[in-house]
Amino acid sequence: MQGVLEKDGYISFGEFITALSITSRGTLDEKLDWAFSLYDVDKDGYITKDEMADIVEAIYSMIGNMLELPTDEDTPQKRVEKIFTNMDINLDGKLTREEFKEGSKADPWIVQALTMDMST
Ligand SMILES: [Ca+2]
Ligand SMILES: [Ca+2]
Repeated sequence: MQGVLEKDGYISFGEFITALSITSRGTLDEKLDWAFSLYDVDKDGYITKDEMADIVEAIYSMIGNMLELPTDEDTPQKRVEKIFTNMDINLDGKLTREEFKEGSKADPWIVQALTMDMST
């Protein structure tokens, strides 16, 4: 387990911000590739709900109090369910890189959350 991830598999706030600043200048495709690697914690080529929940919780802990969240996505778990409903085309409970990238283009919440300008 290397890169932006700590040994326990969780991402610290500092690591998250470092990764954000690295990716903030990339193209959308580069951001999506980066985001996929970030979500795919165990690097098996799929994003599971558990993996996504860790990231969404990190995002909510940073931005949750800045946003009015609709009641159907006011917890990380609800948001993860919604993401999977939109992105998991073949309903196998995990997202491939293709599903993730196509789904993110249709539902840019993840990309926006990951690439927003944290310096303001
Ligand atoms: Ca995985
Ligand atoms: Ca799938």
